[in-house]
Amino acid sequence: MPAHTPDEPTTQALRDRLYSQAEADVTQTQTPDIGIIMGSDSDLDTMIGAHEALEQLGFDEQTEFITPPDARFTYETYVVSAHRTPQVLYAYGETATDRGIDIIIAGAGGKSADLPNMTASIAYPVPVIGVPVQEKSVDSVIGMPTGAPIVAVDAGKSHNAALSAVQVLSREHDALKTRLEEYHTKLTTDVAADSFRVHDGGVETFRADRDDEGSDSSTTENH
Ligand code: AIR
Repeated sequence: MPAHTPDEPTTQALRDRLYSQAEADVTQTQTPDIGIIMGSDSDLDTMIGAHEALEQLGFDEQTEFITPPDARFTYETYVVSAHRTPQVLYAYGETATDRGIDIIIAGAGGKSADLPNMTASIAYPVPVIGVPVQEKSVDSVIGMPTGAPIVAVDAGKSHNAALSAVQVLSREHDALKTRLEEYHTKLTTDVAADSFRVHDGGVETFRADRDDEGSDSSTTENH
């Protein structure tokens, strides 16, 4: 079932897609492992941290439901607004299990950031990691009644949401456990290297080198 954008990209067409994928006979290894959803495309600059973390851990983005990319572990991304398109929110949450999604990362901003908490309720028991896009969204994301769980990261920390999602998956997949350990080793090595550099080279040299590296990478990114 290749995903192609319909001529009329209505909410009904989006729901139809989700429900027909839920009914498709697809093995778990073909479907996206992680579903990333966000309340608005304006959240993408914050949610991109989750994509970056997953790419660093060797995940590929899956854009066609039953034609996975080469990587064994994959994620998908949709915009789902809890208030503008509640029917799509319901459809995404309700079909998550049958679509083979193991864990959902849901980000929303503003004071009524209800996408993560409502998705957690509807998709239950599929775990949902909430990302408050702004500080003012934190209470709305984490404020769940007893019996209706959600886990959440601090405002804007979508990178950590992805790491947490992979931690959950790694309980079932040793390959992911190894990747997380390698990620952590690199993280600690980077801190140690910085510590040597700032101490042994002196603060001024460290700052100048870092500024040079920053301008080099922005020059590269522009081309
Ligand atoms: N939002 C979108 N639908 C429901 C909610 N709560 C959130 C988005 C975004 C904010 O409202 O997650 O962070 C503003 O959205 P927009 O589209 O106006 O930029």
